[in-house]
Amino acid sequence: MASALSLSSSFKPALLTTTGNATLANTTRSSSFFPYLVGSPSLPSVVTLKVPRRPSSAPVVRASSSSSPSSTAVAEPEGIKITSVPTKPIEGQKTGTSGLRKKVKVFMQENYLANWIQALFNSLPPEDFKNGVLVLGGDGRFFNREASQIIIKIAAGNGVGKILVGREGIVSTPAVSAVIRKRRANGGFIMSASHNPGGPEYDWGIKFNYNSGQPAPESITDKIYGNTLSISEIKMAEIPDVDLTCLGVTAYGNFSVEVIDPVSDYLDLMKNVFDFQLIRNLLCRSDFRFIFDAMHAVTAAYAKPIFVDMLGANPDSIANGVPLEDFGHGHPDPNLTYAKDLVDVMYSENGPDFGAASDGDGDRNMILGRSFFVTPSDSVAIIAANAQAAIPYFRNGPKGLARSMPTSGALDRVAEKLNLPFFEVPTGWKFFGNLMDAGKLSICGEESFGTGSDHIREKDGIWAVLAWLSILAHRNKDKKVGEKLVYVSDVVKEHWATYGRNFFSRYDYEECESEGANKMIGYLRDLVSKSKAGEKYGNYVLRFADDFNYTDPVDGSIATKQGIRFVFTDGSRIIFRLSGTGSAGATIRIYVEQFEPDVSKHDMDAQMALKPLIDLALSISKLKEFTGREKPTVIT
Ligand code: VG1
Ligand code: CO
Repeated sequence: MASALSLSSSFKPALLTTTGNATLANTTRSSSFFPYLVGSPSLPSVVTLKVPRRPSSAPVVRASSSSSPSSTAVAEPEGIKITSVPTKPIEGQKTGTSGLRKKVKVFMQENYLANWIQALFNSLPPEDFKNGVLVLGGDGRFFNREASQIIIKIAAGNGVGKILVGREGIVSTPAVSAVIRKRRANGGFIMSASHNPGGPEYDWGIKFNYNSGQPAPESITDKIYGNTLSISEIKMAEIPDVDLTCLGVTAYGNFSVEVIDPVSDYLDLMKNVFDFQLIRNLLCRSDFRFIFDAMHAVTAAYAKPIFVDMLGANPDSIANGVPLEDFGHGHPDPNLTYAKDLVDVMYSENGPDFGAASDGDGDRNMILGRSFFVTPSDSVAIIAANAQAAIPYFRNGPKGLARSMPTSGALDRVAEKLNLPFFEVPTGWKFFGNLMDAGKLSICGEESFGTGSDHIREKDGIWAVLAWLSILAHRNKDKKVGEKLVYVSDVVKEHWATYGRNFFSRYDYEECESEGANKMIGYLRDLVSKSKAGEKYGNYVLRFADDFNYTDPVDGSIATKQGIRFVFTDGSRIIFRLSGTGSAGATIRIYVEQFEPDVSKHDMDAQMALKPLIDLALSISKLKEFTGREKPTVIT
């Protein structure tokens, strides 16, 4: 059975973690993996951390992007030949929390991707794409090359005017959102299964974002799913595969493809949001040591141009700084389990002062200080509390704050103190977009390592790192070399002293049998429907229990069944959800939270502080009975 890695701000890296399809061995390393930290002068500019390996991959089967031989030419508008490829509906193409994710082998089946892309064009109003501009990006994972060509041909076949595609098909999720907004595109595709592992045996995925850069709302994704069930033809343009290695425009009649630099629009935006000189002053200090783990994922394309070239970080401070199709056999999820190499370095003797990592598609972030982990729920609260002072974009103060329902209430306390509008939305970034468009929301976050603002309409890993660097740079700007600096742990502890600490933890049970997991959720729903305020659960008294529903305050749309909550009279919460991003079986997430105003208890280990609630969660849900699982796969 899997053993779990337990984390908290006073977490000590240890253990071996096993998940459904990846075995992560304990590796011993020290700050010598970042040689510049111990002063070695002549080292390569890209440091490769010793990443735990997955078992080796099966042979690779390449998909063809050319149209089927049975297809017929139906039209030749504007000089390109459009072919109608007959197809049949394929079951199971329902979008989850963020895009459609399946095993690569599923996506490689004939017409699997093509059906979904065509269903999308069948779902959009024609004025949203005909002769319009769409962006195409991705995280560089296996199958993106073939997928790019399929998507380009179907877009052309459906009358799109222009595709802006990143060089080698690479553009991070936040950068796609930035490009859509800057170039006033109609929308964009992101070829990524985000934090899920990549390679021939692992996952592939596709997300579609709309014209303000936000993930497509459920009204659209539901339509796409409906259309995948009745689809009969795919419209493909007969154009050659586009060379994605060189920047520039290629025209095919009235349709054109522009290969763009994945970094420049995004970098311009970051320069407008942050004070780069302030951050540079911090990163160039001889007494401040920074490291960033790109996990061989998409931020590997961004880290050097931004942190090193623009902000003066030491070139050796970037680890795993080359994007790879299989993320170097790693699991590109920046948490304490899957970014364990970084965690070990940060917890080593003489570790660096600041460490961060980002996920497959660059929208998540993990922030660490020396021997200190910042929970994402605390991180967004701390960024919100310090934004006005440290980040030029927020010089007039944030307009409003928001978090996803399972995220801890730390942000609520900041909103209250700053007297700002506050919103609680379901899990998934798509629920923040309307509030931002309506000017009600500036800074928001999710407990799942997602933090961001209304500079775009996605969570943004590098933005979060720059926000933290800005806070530290601001706090240390008058410190002379040799004076004690304000570190990450100081900022967090000060925050707790001011606002109180919301102890928070999430338990993930990955790849459970779907049947047991669904039964457990059914059982909990039943329990909720019978529950009454005032009932005793151990030492806790129930305030209410429900299945979270959300009505969007801007467009009135309703999302139901977004997570089962047990909320107690002292503010403690237990939440149960099924993940909507997995590609096999069911992943159960349990979230527990308890508020602690007493400063003398703030240094407690989160697992210790939360033990009674965790035990209660396990007994309320009968998790072991329903799933057979003794222990979670990941604890955050
Ligand atoms: C998870 C997270 C959620 C996040 C989503 C997409 O969803 O919990 O907060 O928005 O992933 O993140 P779920 O349904 O598995 O709990 V990303 O970086 O994968 O696009
Ligand atoms: Co992601």
